[in-house]
Amino acid sequence: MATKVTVEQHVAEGASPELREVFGGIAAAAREIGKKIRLAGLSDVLGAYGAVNVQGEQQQKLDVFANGVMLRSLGKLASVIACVSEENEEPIPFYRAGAKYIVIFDPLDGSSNIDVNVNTGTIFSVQELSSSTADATIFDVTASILQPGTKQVAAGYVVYGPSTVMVMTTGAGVAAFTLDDNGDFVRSSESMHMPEQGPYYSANEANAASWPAAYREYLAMLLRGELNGKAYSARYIGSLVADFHRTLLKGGVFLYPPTDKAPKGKLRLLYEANPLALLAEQAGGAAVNGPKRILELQPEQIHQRTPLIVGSKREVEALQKAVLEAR
Ligand code: AHM
Ligand code: MG
Repeated sequence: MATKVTVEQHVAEGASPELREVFGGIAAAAREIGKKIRLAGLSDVLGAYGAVNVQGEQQQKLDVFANGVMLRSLGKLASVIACVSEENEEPIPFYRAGAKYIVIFDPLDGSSNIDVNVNTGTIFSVQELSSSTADATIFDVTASILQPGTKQVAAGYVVYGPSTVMVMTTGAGVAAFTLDDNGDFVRSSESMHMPEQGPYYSANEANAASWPAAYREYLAMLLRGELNGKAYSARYIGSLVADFHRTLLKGGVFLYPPTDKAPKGKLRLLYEANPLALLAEQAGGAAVNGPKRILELQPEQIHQRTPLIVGSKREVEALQKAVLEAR
């Protein structure tokens, strides 16, 4: 039988002990969040919490629970200097001498699927403090957060589905880990590669009338089978982690273009687009905001939104070309 390798051991093979600690904290939190989700129908955790977050969105009880678990689990680690969460308006600094990692996360993505037993996920990005850690101020922390995605030292997500699976990268390929009955995330795939092209497109087509014309024409081209000689099929779950996970395994393209309602895109650059873009590129895929590579965008605000087109290289490059030509 193959030896069991946990996510912490996997990280220790190629990265620092501090980063191993961060992954230990994320794994512990994900275990707890996953358990709560698995048994959600038996406790009073479904439904709205009764407050809106900084983005003006209704918080679900499980959003608030997952955020608390992530903050507690990461907040006690010697290596973590700050957390940034979708659910908190401002970064949460810890000011520990020697701590150098900033963990940026969406604690529970896919709010519309929480109550209906459909996959949700936790998405995370790890960045490093750019200045010395001994006397870091909130300004150093904020400046270190607002770095382009190329500076991420690690990224990943946990998908809570039929299996609970963590997919991660520390910049040297993409690996997957399945939560076993002992509570360990055990390596189930050492090196993931996104197919160069795939059979599916994934988008909320209800918004198509308000997409820029280039996106509608691109979709029509996929449907006519002009890109790979075969018409594409549609898959859309409405949970980014689940839609991305399928795209990573099967290939194709996920798109959340600008819309009239969200002219700058709906998804968030720092804790949704950047981590998934790093994973996509590490697996041989690509991610753009339309004209530009996601990982090179300079963030200006921590909750900044962006259009996101991510997936197989062939499909993403064709979309980027269509958008650039339409300018
Ligand atoms: P959330 O962070 O509030 O859950 O919103 C993000 C979710 C993504 O999981 C998903 O890709 C997208 O919103 C779905 O949006 P829509 O319902 O507009 O299709
Ligand atoms: Mg989200």
